Parts: sequence; structure tokens; C-alpha cells
Amino acid sequence: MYLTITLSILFFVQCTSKHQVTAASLVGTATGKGLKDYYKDYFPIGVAVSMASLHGPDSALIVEEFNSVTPENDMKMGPIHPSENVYNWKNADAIVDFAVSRHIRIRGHNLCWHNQEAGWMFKGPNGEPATKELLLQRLKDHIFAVAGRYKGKIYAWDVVNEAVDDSDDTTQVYRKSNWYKICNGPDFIDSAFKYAHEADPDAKLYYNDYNSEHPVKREKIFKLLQKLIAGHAPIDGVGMQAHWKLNDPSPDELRKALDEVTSLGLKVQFTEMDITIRLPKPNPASGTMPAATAVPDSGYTPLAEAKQIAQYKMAFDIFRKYKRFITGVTFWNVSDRSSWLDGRGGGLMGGAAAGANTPRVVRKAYPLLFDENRQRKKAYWAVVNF
Ligand code: 9MR
Repeated sequence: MYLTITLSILFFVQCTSKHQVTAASLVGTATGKGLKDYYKDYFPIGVAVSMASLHGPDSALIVEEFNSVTPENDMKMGPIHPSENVYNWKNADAIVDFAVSRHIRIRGHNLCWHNQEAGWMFKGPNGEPATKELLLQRLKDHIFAVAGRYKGKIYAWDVVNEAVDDSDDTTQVYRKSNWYKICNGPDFIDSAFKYAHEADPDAKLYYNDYNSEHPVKREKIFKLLQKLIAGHAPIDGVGMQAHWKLNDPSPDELRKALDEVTSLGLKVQFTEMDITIRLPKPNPASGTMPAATAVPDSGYTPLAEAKQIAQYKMAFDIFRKYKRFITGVTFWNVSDRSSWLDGRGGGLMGGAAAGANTPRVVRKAYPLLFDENRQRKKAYWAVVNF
């Protein structure tokens, strides 16, 4: 059975390789069709960008392939609002100008998160923890400043990011973040949506999270959405981040997550898509994992490539079937040359967090549709040949 599946995937790889050679030369030329063109009857196709993407070869590829961008880091609370009266607009403005001048739409990311947070917001005037009232006032000021500045230019915002708990404990719905603790509950989420809508009534507002297809987390997200809707929060949809693996999610899990969210009348965007070829991190407690130095990076093997092609194809086959509900698919980074996933996974796996006794081993993730030379991969053709 396994052999049959592997052989058919390898056959598919063979069949698509001809296209790749032919079309790779089209990248960056005026004659090529990009992802956005293949999907023009479906949904916009976006990409996360940084300042580095705005110049040089990445920018040509972005213009050729995508019709939506998301700032990868430059609009997050900490980077853009590092202290009470200080806003760093430079990078965010540059990304907005880049996109507006090229008629590329912009998703804003994000207005409230527990990570890359503006730490000063959680402290009162004398260093004591901020009160709920002060924190919500700061949240409102922040959202009015950021969403207000880009009103009419940013068409959709990730209003709140990753506020749901990751554990298997089904009774614990919300992440115990500083936001949750100081507000003594999840009401800051409702407030953030209300402020965002007041600041820019035309922007589409999303709740954004990862692992939204995993059954336990899916149900927790569903509870949050039900609560928001019951409270008349101005929410338009859900961002499913789609940081996926070769076998995760399954088609059934993906469909179920889509069915559940859309049953509430909400739209869906896949907001941060990538499919790593790396296996899940092993459990160090099991003692089965050899030291990082003994696990060389096996690279982008034909088997990993075949499985990645199949997973991308599965996902886009389903996306197209749900086009009525899907309002965008965005990739998280431009090409395999540089992904946020590269080098991640510390401890026994090596990676960025490895210490002196576990030397850093860069294990690339190869998660995107363009290779290290920014050429279209076979997975690209699996996505656009339908
Ligand atoms: O890609 C982003 C990376 O450059 C940052 O170091 C990281 C900080 O947490 O955030 C990454 O983007 C995250 C996104 O904003 C929210 N979902 C998860 C993404 C990957 O961590």
C-alpha cells in the first residue's frame, strides 16, 4: 500500500518536472502568468514581506506572482509601537507604499498579540502591572493609530492573533497571556474587534491562529468565535495560518475546520501558508533521538519533495472547492532561500536555539513554492495545473 502511494507520487513528480524547466525561465518576465493569474477566478494569492523583499530579485517575483502582501513583522505591536508615544512607521509605510503603487492589496498583521508585544503596555506609571482599564485604553489608542493610519489602504486586518490555548485540556480555551491575565478574561478580544471596526469601518476583520485544523484546538477556536458572534463583535472571518507538515493536516481535518468556521457565516483566509519537509520534533524524554550532530540535514530529498507536492495539491484542491468562503491564501515568506522555519527546532534537533553541547545544525524546511534560486518548484505546478 505504502509502496503504491509512493510510486504514484514519484510518477507525478516525473510528469510535472518538464513544466518546471520550461516555466522557471518565465519568473520575473512580463510574459509569465503568476500564481495570482492562475487563481484570478478563485481568491487573491499573497506573500509575507519584509523590507528586504522590497528591493532586488524578491520584489520582481512578488510583483509577478502575488496580488496581496502581509508585512511579516513590521506592523506588530512591539516593532511599530515600542514605547508609549513612539511609533516606528518607516518600514510599515515602505511596505504600504510598495504595494499601493503596484496595485497589490495589503493584509495588516496584527493589532493584538502576546508575542512581539509592546511590553510597556502592561506596566502602570510606577512599574506596577497596568490595570485593565489602562491596558484597554492603550489597546484602543494603538489600534486607532495603526489601523487609522492605513485606513483605505489595508483591506483586511488580523485583529487578534493566537489567543487560544494550545494544550489538550479542553476546559482551557484561552491562552493565559498578559492580555488575558490583566483583563481577567478574554474580553480584550471583543474590545480589539470593536476598536478596529471603529478605526476603519471598511476593513475586513479576522481572528488568526495556527493548528486550527487540529480537533482540540479547532473546538476551542470555535468556542471563541461563538462567543464573539454572540457578543456582536464585528468579525468577518478566520485566518487559518496553515503552517503545515507533509502529513498534517489530513484532508478530512482541513474540510472539517472549513465547514465549522463557515457554518458560522464567517469567511476564511489561509494567512501564513508553508509546508515544512521536516518531521515533527521528537520527544527528548523518549530517549530515542540521537544528538544533533548525528542527524545531518538530509536536504530536499525526492521523497520529501513528492510528499510536499501531494500535500500542496491536496490543500489547493480543497481550497478551490471552498472558493465561495475563501477570501485569500497567503504564503509565509517568498522562497526557500529564506524561511522563518530554517534553523528552528532547538535542543536535540540543533537549530537556532541549540547550545554549546548541541551545535547549531541548520535544517532547512524548504516549505514554499519557489526554491532557493527563486525558481518555481514542482509543487508550484501541482498547485496551478488544475
Ligand atoms: O515570521 C515571523 C518571524 O520573522 C518572527 O521572528 C516571529 C516572531 O514570533 O514571527 C514570525 O511570524 C509569525 C506570525 O507573525 C504569527 N504566526 C506565526 C508566525 C511564525 O512564527
